[in-house]
Amino acid sequence: MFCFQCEQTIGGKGCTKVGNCGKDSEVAALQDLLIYQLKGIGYCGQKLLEKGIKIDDETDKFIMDAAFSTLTNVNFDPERFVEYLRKAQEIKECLKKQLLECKNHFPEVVSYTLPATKEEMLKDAKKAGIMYDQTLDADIRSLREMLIYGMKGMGAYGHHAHVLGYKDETVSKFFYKGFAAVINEGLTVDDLFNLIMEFGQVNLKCMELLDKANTGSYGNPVPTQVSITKKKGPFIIVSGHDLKDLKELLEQTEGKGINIYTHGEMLPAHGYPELKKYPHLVGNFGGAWQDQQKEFDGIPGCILMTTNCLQKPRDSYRDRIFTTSIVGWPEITHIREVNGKKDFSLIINKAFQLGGFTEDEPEQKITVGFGHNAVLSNADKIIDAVKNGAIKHFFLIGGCDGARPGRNYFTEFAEKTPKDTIILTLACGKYRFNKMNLGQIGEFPRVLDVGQCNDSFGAIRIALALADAFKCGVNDLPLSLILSWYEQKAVCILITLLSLGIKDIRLGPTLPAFITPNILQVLIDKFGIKPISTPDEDLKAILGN
Ligand code: FSO
Ligand code: SF4
Repeated sequence: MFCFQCEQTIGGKGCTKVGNCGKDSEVAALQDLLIYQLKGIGYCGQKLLEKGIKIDDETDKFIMDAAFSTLTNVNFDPERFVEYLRKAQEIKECLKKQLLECKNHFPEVVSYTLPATKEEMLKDAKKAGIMYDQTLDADIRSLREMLIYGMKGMGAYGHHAHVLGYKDETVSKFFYKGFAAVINEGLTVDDLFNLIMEFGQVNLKCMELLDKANTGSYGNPVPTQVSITKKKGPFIIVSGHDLKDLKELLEQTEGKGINIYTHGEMLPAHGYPELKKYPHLVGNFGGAWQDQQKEFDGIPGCILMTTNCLQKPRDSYRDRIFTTSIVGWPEITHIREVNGKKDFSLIINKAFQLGGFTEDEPEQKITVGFGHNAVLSNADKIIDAVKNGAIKHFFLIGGCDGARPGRNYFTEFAEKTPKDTIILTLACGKYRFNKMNLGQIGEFPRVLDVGQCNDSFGAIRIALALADAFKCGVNDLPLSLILSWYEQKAVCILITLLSLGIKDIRLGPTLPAFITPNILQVLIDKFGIKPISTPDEDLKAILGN
């Protein structure tokens, strides 16, 4: 196997025997083959679109879901990948039939026929590996992989919007264009770079679509105090990013005497009017995703994983963790949708059986719900505070959390920011500092939680609105972006920020292994992107003495 798509890739170079994430070589091979199939679907789909032939919604949804399934920490179940691969072959054949081209002209990814058994698929997967073509130019490979990882991230966001009934043609169509482009040998470094910038703008649309889907379905988040302590009684913890799964579970547990906690990236759910109205949504459990194995160890309740980030379940909770949607782990019970509905009774019954916590902990709370609507409805006050010097600078400290010790940088950085600065935060990286009391500026907490990584559009909207109010560009604002990355959703967000021309982003804890020195130099020259150094040095560089 060879995989270097995430920040925790072994030795900062690539996972070759087994992934740091727990992905084994069998799953890695099947994922490679699935991406190979998506390239075939991309090629056929793009040709059809160029001929003005429409592609059906099921195919659009499949390409997003399949890309999402290969994202870090989502699905580790080989059998589910065999299912995806078979479906991919079916879809490819159907698109091929619609193309009236001579078969001989099809590239190999299109003429390839998936064999019947998993064993044969594993043999074929070799040629789908990232490093299979040793003669490929390293910078071309780097840009192709960057685009693929970006599309995996956008696949996740597109999936969340789609399940709520929100679709966008530009977004759906780009998957065909993008997957076709990564097998187009005629594309130069410049062509691929330009395509990646185009992708950044399409991903912005996708993020906007997801924002519409979430706020259209559940209302605009409002500032909300969330309990972070345990309550007596049976419970289910909901992890991941999918608000629809949470809503369905809240409906099915209403009035049953069961407590629902959010976990990880589900924390911002507490701010949505249509979710917070349920009194049995009692609070948030635990820290960021990488703490799950010790936090779930032997707990007397159930866990529902709706998306990434799943780690290998310990034996002490294998019988009480469930997956749904794209997520999977071998032999862990998976809840499927049947006729547009999910039946969570297995989890609910198990939670009753386990009995739950036996007593209440003394209550502690944190505040969430500063999405773009909440922040911008206070824009006048914020602008006044900047004008009268009460707010001197804004930091966007956001992105993923992870296990590396280098991530302490983000905690220390937040702690060391001066008291007259505001921290906007989003995604699970916030767990590095969201339980610290960093104070207030007037009526605003100094840390404003904009939401999930899925809510990055909100942060972009806030930045654009501030730039508008001060009649300047985003790069001229007293705003600095300090981003932590881990997986491929962070890749698509970063590309979007670059496509907006946002400069001087500090990125850590390490730089992506899939970016070659030449491509990194382009990013430095064009966008002033920089690796993080130390909190003191970076703060000094940003704010002066
Ligand atoms: Fe975190 Fe995981 Fe949301 Fe990522 S939970 S690391 S960017 O999957 O998705 O922020
Ligand atoms: Fe390694 Fe990350 Fe790939 Fe997992 S997803 S195999 S940790 S590079």
